[in-house]
Amino acid sequence: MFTLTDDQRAIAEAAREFADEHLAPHAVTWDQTKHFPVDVLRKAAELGMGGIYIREDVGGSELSRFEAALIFEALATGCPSIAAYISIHNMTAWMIDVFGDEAQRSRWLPRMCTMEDLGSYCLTEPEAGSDAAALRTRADRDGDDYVLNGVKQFISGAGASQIYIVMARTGEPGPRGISAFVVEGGTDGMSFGPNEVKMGWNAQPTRQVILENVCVPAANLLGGEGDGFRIAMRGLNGGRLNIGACSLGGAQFALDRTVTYLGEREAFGAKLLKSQALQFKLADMVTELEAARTLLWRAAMALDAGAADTVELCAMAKRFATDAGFEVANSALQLHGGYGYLAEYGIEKVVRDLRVHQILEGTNEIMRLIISRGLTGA
Ligand code: FAD
Ligand code: 2MC
Repeated sequence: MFTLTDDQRAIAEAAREFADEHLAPHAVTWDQTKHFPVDVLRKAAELGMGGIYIREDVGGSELSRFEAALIFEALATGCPSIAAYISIHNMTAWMIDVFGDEAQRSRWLPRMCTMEDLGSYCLTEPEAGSDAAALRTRADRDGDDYVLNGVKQFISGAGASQIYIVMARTGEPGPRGISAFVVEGGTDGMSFGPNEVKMGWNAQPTRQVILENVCVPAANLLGGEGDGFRIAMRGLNGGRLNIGACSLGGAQFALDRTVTYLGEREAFGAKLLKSQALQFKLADMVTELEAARTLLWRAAMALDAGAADTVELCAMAKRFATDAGFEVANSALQLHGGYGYLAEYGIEKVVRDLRVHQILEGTNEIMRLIISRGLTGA
């Protein structure tokens, strides 16, 4: 079960080669200049990464969630921030693929699979983050249209994306009054806040999306009225796995660099790698990552199989892999001494990028809430 097939090995290797050639050499510069490399994203799409688990009839690769986890881990060894944006794009495309009708699928997905059109996922609001079902953005029916008003906060890719899936209230308070709409970039009344100044994830923009009397055709509603919260949550199950995989990839990069570094660095008359204290530290780091990878793969298989405990397993994997990934990357920084703190070694950037994985796509406290609800039924 935990042995890769030849095809899966080839998929992971292709993603790793892409990361080595197109992401890793530029990651520190993109972080420093806050550059969002859309041309590189489109190169990734040429390898099928714009629609990893999207059906083939609209240009997707139709791979499994397990295979997607392999891809996101490999991509993140080059740049966790870019890998994570590709994950968000894939999440939005998947929501259209699964919950959209044929007209919606054929209208939006071919250009999303090539990443000519990028996707953004708009759930969070300034006053509704963890308690997402409290969102206030409204969508009011007006003839054949809906009129949207509200503000979405922290939207990844905003300003650069063409396809925004916006969760908005069409009915009663709470989760059942929420619907999901596709809003195309450039629609009148849609504007963006400034690119947020952030600790990490600098290679992708994060902005508010401001909706003022934005009129979208009723044909842009995904599923039915009131389905939006469940659609948003279903998207996040896979998104949480991918974010966990991005943490693994970033941390594995930092660990590999650390082994090399300790093998070269001398102190007290010997290579640092000869120190048993440091060898034991490395042993713990690799064990944490392997445990996280094992749980993540188990959760991905549950998602692929539609298992009853999928939601809880995805939450466990996200919580565990993002915590382990951050701790391992932070330890890698420590083991580099002062050099770990310098940008040119590429480790401190990974620490900054991985820190936010413990917060977004549902904080790790919310993951515990989901897990404990599953355990206790409360
Ligand atoms: P709050 O919900 O206000 O939480 C504050 C603290 O209280 C947290 O520690 C939280 O865990 C804790 N807490 C809250 N409720 C409970 C509880 N019941 N029990 C225990 N602890 C609790 N959102 C999108 O929709 N789309 C995006 O593309 C997107 N991209 C993002 C990119 C970045 C860089 C960042 C920082 C955020 C992004 N987000 C995005 C938003 C992200 O999902 C939210 O920040 C996150 O869900 C937390 O919401 P909040 O910030 O409002 O925190
Ligand atoms: N998968 C499938 N369905 C789900 C689900 C999941 N993970 N979570 C909830 N649902 C369903 C649930 O079954 C229920 O369905 P029904 O109406 O048929 O009974 C419905 O959704 C409402 O669920 P709850 O009653 O559990 O809703 P509640 O408001 O109590 O709590 C909670 C939901 C806290 C789990 C949810 O609000 C949550 O996940 N909050 C975190 C928000 C978050 O993850 N934001 C991420 C934003 S995106 C991002 O950060 C990016 C970087 C892209």
